[in-house]
Amino acid sequence: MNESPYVPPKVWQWEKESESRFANINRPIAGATHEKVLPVGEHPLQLYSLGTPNGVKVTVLLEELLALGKTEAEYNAWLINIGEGDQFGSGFVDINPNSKIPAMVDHSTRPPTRIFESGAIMLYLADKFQAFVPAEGSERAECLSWLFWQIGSAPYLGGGFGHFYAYAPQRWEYPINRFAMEIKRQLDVLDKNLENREYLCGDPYTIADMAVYSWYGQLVLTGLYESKEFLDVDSYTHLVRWATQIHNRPAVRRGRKVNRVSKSGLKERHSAADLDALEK
Ligand SMILES: N[C@@H](CCC(=O)N[C@@H](CS)C(=O)NCC(=O)O)C(=O)O
Repeated sequence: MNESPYVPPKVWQWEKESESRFANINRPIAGATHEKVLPVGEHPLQLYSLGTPNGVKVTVLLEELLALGKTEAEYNAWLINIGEGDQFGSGFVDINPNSKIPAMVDHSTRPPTRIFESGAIMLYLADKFQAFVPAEGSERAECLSWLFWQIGSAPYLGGGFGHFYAYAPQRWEYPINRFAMEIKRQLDVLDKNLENREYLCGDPYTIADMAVYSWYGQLVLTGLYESKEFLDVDSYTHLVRWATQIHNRPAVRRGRKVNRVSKSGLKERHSAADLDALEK
C-alpha cells in the first residue's frame, strides 16, 4: 500500500481508476449502460458466458449431459466479453441484474426461464435432466454442501488471492499473505476430503466436482494466476489426483474450450460439430 496510511473520507466517493486493468468495467452502480439485444439461436438452452472458471462450470456440465445422451441439453453459447463491458448491455442485464457471466435462458418453458449465478444454473440443469445430482436425502445434501462451498469460497481465490497476486498494480505483502493463507487452507480442506473419497461427495461424480474443478482443479493443474510454485500446489496430492481424473474426461476437455477468444478455443458454440472440428 502507500507509504502513508489511507485515511478514508467520511463518505466514499467514486473516483475513476486509472491504474487498474479493470478500470473500464468497475463501477459502483447496477444496471445497463447501453442498449443491446441478446442473440437467440436454435436450441432451447441459450448460454451467455465467457470461458473463465465460472463460465467453464456450466459448459462442462452441458457437455457432460450431452455425453450422457441427453440430447435436449444441446445449447447455443454466446460470448459475453466482460473486458468490453458486454455484461452491461440491456439484454444481458435483463437476464442477470448482477451483470456477471454466466447467465442462461431456457426457452423450453413458457415463458422462458432466466437463470443467473453459476451454482443456480448447474442445479437447474442437473435437476432438469436428473443427472449429476443425487435426487434426495443425505447424498443430495452432501452434493449441495460442496457446490455451495465452491460458490462461497472461490471469491477468496479469484477476487482475493488472484487479484492481489496477479492483477493489482503492485504486489503488496499484507493482502497477498492474508489471501494465500486462506487459499492454502481451502486447498487443504479439499485435499483432506479427497484422501478417502474418489470424488468430492464420495461416489458418484457430481456437479460439485465440476464446479470445484473449474476453480481449484484448474489452479493446481494449469496454474491460474501463475501461482503453482508460490502456493506449492503439488503438495496437495489427493487434490491433484482428483483434478487430473476430471481434467482427462472428454466432456471436460470440450467444455473448457467454449466461449474462449484464444485460437485453441471457440468464441461461440452452436452445435457439437463446432467442437468436433476443433478436436481434429
Ligand atoms: N457468483 C457468480 C460470480 C460470477 C462472476 O464473478 N463472473 C465474472 C467473471 S468470472 C464476471 O462476469 N465479471 C464481470 C464484472 O465483474 O463486471 C457466479 O458464480 O456466477
